[in-house]
Amino acid sequence: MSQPFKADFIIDSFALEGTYKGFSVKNDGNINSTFVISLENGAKTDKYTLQKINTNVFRRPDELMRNLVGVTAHIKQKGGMQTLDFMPCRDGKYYCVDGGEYWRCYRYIDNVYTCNIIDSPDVFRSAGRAFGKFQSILSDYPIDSLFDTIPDFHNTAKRFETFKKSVAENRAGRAAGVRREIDFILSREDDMSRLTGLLENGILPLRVTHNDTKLNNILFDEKTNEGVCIIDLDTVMPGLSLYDFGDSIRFGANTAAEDEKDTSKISLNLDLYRAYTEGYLSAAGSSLTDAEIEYLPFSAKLMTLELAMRFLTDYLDGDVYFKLNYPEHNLVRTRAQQTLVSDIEKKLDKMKTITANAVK
Ligand code: GN1
Ligand code: MG
Repeated sequence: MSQPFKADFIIDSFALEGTYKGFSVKNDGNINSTFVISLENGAKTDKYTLQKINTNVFRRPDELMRNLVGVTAHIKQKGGMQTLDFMPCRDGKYYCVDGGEYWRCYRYIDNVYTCNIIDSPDVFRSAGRAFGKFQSILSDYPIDSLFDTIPDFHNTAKRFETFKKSVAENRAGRAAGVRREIDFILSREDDMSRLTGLLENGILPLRVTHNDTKLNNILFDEKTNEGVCIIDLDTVMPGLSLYDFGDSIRFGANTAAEDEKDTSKISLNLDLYRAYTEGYLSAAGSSLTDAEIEYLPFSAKLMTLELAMRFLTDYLDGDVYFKLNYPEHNLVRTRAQQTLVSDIEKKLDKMKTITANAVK
């Protein structure tokens, strides 16, 4: 692969010390591009994570980085959890610009691992504790100081309107081939505004939330398997705690990958659901209201439905948002998420019982 960034420029902008040794590519994200760079400093090697911010998605990188610097400073000050250490540039900003590309850099964290799929309830319980702790550490963060990096990010009701528009416009000419998938979404209209409605009525509180709580956004300690750091803070914004809980379950309690082609492998693992719920409530429990707890099982369904809708919208629009690994990737993702929605619908009563037991 040719060098995707100008190493000299990056090293000089962030005033990194040492001799540049090379980079590796990280393929985890669907939005930004991530690399790990190494610099030799005498006998030791220093590593940094370098990211190109997708400005098609994050249109105001300056505001985005201000959010991140504020939130990470808050976590450092309160303690109890590791966080990202962003490198300032010589000009004091936390990003540099090269030919219209925005770059940021943070210290690479060693002796940790990430996972995309999990079968250990104990590790997933620890994931729940990590996000629960994150929620509670940020519970006193000044919410008004946060920029909305992507307005209405989890506003499912608005996303439903956008979806219907994409179906009607049919920009890529693909609607006729995915009628079944479209109908799956349309038939669940009533679900779309349930949580936003409860927020508007003041029944659910607005909080500082992560908004992208996938399992692979947690760094686990290699020795203890404890979730020690939450990464990918780009979408930290005012939101509902339920978005965070639901998205964690959508991704982590699935027995298969988010984009599994063989839908027979996809289901919601109730043992994992139980473990995450116990871990999450043990760390965030006292800060949550009864209404938030009541909607935990439903949030897993809604977030899965939301992602099914977002992937299908992007497919209908001609694949303009998410990165793809192959041409039909968004359709495969849609089908995988819809399969999971159907399974969650069957298991909702069991999930309610498990949640009630975890509260006790
Ligand atoms: C995107 O880039 P990544 O993988 O962290 C997306 C999330 C989706 C996720 C699905 C800003 O996250 O909302 O849940 O893909 N992030 C944005 O895998 O849209
Ligand atoms: Mg993300």
